[in-house]
Amino acid sequence: MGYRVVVVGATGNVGREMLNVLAEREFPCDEIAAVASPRSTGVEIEFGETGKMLKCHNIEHFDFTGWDIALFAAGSGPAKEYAPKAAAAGCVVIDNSSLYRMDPDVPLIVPEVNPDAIDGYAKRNIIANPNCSTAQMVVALKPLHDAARITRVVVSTYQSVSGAGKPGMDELFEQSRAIFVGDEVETRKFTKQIAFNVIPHIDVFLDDGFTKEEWKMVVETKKILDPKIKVVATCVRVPVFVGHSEAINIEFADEISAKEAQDVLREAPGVMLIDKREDGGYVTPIECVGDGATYVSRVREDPTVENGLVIWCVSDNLRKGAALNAVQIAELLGRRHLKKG
Ligand code: 11C
Repeated sequence: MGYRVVVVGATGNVGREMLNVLAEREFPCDEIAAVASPRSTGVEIEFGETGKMLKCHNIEHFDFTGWDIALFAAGSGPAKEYAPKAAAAGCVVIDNSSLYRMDPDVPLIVPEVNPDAIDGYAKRNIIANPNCSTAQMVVALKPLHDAARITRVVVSTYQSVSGAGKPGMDELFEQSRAIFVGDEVETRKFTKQIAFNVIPHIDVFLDDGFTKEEWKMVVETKKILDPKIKVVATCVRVPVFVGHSEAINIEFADEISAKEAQDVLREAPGVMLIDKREDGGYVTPIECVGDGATYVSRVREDPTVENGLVIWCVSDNLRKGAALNAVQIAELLGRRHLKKG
């Protein structure tokens, strides 16, 4: 006996990946429903590569009663309106938006890092999925924190346009095409040209000059990994379709050599260490598309601080950064709390 699972926002970048990941990992679904905004009602999408076609239901009329788990990838607006309704109907929501992440009654989970936090899920029947740039970073930081206690992190991100949804991907494609054929370059989703450029701005600006994306990396890392860790981030959009990259400077309370760090990273769940210290002996975003791992390369000792390392970290933002992590949370929930069969 399996679960009755709903994917909300099923036509978007992350919703489609959720269906793919559920199918690939053979998540025990007795029934699966695709739910989307009214304009996508009736649109057919495939459940992974199973050949099974799902007709999208209208979120406005969907009754969550009798459904076990709803994976929400519809953004904060629909999460605000419909997640509490689903939760009240007894369906556990795993929400990919930022809306509930900092709610003290909502666990924010990366299964390789803080699985025990899921035990508090029943307070609201909602579990939050972290921001993609946070998720991959904490997977890489966790084993290093366990080994030598991290005190401070300075991270610069190189985030792909798929983080801004399909319109972001379309804009990079359209602008690149326009430049090649000599058409005028139009900007819609991003505030400056993204093709052949980089933009140091993701999400809205806050009063202190940081962006909300940068703030999310700080507060989410504290909630998931350790509130004592100081974090400062600079988040940058780059003309890459899928895959976020991060250069991370890490300071530790205890001594840790690059070799020791490589050894713990090699054994860490969710991490793939590719660090050959030679031409091409590192991972780039293109190589991790469709993959679930958080890749770590370029592990070095930082000679400018007492106990410091610098690493390069790359992951598929639609997979570990969103859909895969959400499905892993559903698996964890199933193992610990919603046992079937
Ligand atoms: C981006 N990280 O790359 C964002 C997308 O809080 O879930 C995900 C935003 C979030 O634009």
